[in-house]
Amino acid sequence: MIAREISGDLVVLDAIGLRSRGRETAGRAGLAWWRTAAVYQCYIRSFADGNGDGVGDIAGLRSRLSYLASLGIDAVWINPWYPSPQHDVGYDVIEYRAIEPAYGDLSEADAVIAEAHSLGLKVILDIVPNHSSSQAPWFQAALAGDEAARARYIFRPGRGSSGELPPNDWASEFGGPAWARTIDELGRPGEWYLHLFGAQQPDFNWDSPDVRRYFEDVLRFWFDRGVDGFRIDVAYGLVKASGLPDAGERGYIQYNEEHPAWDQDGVHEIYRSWRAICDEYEDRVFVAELWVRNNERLAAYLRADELHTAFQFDFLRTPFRADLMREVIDNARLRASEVGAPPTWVLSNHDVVRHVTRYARSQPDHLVESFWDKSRWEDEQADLGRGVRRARAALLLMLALPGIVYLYQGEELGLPEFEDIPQEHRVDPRITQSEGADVGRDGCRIPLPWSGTAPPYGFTETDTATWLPQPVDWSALTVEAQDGDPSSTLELYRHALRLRREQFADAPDLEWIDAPAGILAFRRGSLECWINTTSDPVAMPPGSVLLRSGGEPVDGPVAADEAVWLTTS
Ligand code: TEU
Repeated sequence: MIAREISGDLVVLDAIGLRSRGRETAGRAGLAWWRTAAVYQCYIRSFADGNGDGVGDIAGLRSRLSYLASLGIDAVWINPWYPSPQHDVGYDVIEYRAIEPAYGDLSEADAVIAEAHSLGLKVILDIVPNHSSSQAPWFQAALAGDEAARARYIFRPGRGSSGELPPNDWASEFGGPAWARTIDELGRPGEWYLHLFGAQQPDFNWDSPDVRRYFEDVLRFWFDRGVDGFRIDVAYGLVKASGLPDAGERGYIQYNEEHPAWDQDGVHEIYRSWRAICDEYEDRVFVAELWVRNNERLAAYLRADELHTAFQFDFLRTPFRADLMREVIDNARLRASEVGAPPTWVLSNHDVVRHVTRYARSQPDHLVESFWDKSRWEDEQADLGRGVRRARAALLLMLALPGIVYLYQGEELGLPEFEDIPQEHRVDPRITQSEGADVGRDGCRIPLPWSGTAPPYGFTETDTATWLPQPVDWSALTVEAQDGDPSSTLELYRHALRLRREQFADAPDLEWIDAPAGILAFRRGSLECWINTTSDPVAMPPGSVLLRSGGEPVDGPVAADEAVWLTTS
């Protein structure tokens, strides 16, 4: 699929988008900071608990900021920390200019932003403009019949003789129809409202000037408090095709098909207005969450007067196979460079099976299409040792690439997916809404293991149950167990991030090196990166070994599932 889109020989690329645009302040090697940043995703509910209630919070994050600084990252992206009934772990927001009481308050938010800055870390927040919580005052007013409030959401009469059928055939991302019918206080059914995600997440109507103004205020509110940028949740969903036509066969949006609910051209105008606000401030950045059909569609969001960057998710969907990795890398670089944006690499996040576990099973010959398909993940035993080896190799590959990298909390510890969460402890709305067809995302959201040999592994200081259970066999994976051990995954991350930052984050773009099938090799300045995705060792190429994912820097062959960095000058 990707191959079709790749044209010719891609050697001359401006891969970190050297053409600077908008108001960018030059940093490292004359580039704006975000063009080469390593960003750490902090899933706050599972990061660290500071007040002993089993739920991560701002106090916990503050107490671990020095740990983040010790990793050698440039920025932290914090998942939604606003007041929320937590039906979708904070992606159901009641008020965007306040803090979830279980996480802290605004003064703590100000403190963590200031403390991060003093450690040299930028702070990126998550903004959720596609939908609010059904508990949000506007939606509650809408349900109570306030016409102005109803205009801020998408209400429609049902089809069928008495309106008993949803207004169109759109499916919710979490399963079932994307519409829920309202019922008044006398129990009489009324109109339906649209929810592309959970029923507790009604979609905003972006034709409403109130909605537009509100989010402009939200941006200013946080920019004024010093945040350095926003990750835009479901950035491809805000505008729907006019008339809300049926989708027909195109029931499932994600990867290849046009769909009237997603990626509509009208959305770009919203981002132009956001960019104008952002440019009133210095050095701020947007990163869009875009699950769109291809990188050409994605690049349209990155035009000079729109968003700075977007996640290019193909890399995270790529199996551990050199041929597909190369296609995906080339395609991402090409399309980003055409609009002067840096490519963006990500291996895991809070929505997908952790990559240690993805790599622990046989690798398909195509990009992963669904992360929640039970048969894919349950029919084959995971070889986690192999998964970790491949994950370590993939890290060196990713960190050697030009552009921005995103790291998801816990990957620096080599955490696998927790696949055996007892059913009664699972909370992801995907599970209930898909009537159990979907395994859900809880397994990649487990509270981090910090220390000790048994749950809660230092995540919380009390014996209160953590909000999701932790596995009993993670004692070797804690920060404490890995800290200072040169063979640990944690120390590999620290070492590799330091080298990347000091030596080649801003190196020239990559040039491929001819290599046998199954081996991927490229050069960036004096750095060479080789990754062996075959089952056999290959001879170590000439040069001096800087770092290898498999172990000590000796000159033995490059093992199966290993990557190596060499310097050649
Ligand atoms: O995810 C949006 C989204 O579309 C994903 O569920 C996507 O479908 C999937 O990762 C890959 O196919 C965002 C948040 O990241 C997610 O946690 C929220 O549940 C969702 O929005 C609703 O806000």
